[in-house]
Amino acid sequence: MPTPPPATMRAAILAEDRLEVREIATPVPGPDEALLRVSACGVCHTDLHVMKGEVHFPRPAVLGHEVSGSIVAIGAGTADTRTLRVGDRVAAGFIMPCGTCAQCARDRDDLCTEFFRRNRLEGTLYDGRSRLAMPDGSFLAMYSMGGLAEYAVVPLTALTSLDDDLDLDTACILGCSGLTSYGAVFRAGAVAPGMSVAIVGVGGIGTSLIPMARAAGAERIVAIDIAQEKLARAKDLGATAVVDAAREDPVARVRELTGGVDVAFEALGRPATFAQAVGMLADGGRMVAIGIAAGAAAAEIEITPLVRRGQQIIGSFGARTRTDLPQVAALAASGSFDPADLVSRRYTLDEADEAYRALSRGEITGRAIITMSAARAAEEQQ
Ligand code: CXF
Ligand code: ZN
Repeated sequence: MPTPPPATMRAAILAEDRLEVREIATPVPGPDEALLRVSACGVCHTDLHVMKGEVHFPRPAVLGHEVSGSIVAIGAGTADTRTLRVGDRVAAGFIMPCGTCAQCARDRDDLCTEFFRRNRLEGTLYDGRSRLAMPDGSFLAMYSMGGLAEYAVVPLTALTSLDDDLDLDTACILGCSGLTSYGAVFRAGAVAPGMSVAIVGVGGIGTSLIPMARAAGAERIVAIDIAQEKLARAKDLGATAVVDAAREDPVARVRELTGGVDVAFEALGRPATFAQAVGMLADGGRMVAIGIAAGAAAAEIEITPLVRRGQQIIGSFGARTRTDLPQVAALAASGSFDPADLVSRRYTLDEADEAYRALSRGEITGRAIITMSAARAAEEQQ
């Protein structure tokens, strides 16, 4: 059995525009919630948007929405105490569904009204309270579960258990990168064996679409970017062709290579690449938009070809946590979506601010993770 959690923990707190590691009270889980001893937390662009003020979110806050860890406590009053237990190794989905709203009732966890209203706007859980507090007891917002910390409270609806053979640190990326690429490929894109796909933008999330599309049986996977190192990595991960959009017209080249793809993914959220992704489609093809755009950006799409060729444009944000995260974990267990392949850098919690600065400078190809174990090991030696 794991040792009981300490009274205080270290967390990276966003107060102004940088992350600072502070000692705060270890949170206590409520009913239907678990306390995780965090193993690792992924470094995602969405946190960076919050840090830069491009996404509005209350401060001070603990960011970090892609974690893995072990359950050290289950809140008193939990209805189901059998599915997940103390000691389980788990990954947490960044969309933490309330389980009771109308969207959750129809299995659309990706649209959970309470999660977006309470957590993403107010930085709390569904009862309107954060589980975190500043050292003086004042409000401290949690972005998803507030994963940039040694411990995190997570609603049980957001957790899935992991195969014993899976590396616990790298498994953290299943919760955002894995869940988002699963939703885009298997749900919105409905990629089926033999299909051809194009991925516009192979940064953090675009890269994870490659193994996910392979897992779905895609035969041809064309990766498009303007960064040579990202294209090289895309090839390593299984892209069957790459297109350097800085040197050639990506739409013409993708059409030349494939005759038009069944599914095109747009991972950048930019008007120009959004229109390009639609231009890459075969008749009857689907463009899956997963990149979040800056402000109220709008793309120009030619109407008649879309109508005449029966094409679709569909947005995809995350996936259905309760049904899809276990599928993502199963793909990881089978080796078809290996999180370790996607992780390119590791930082300690003390280096969290530097990790996001490196992400902002565009230096991270693939996914960086912040592991909590280094700090803990040093502590345990004292
Ligand atoms: C993100 C995933 C990558 C594309 C934009 C939305 N969701 C959570 O971080
Ligand atoms: Zn994310």
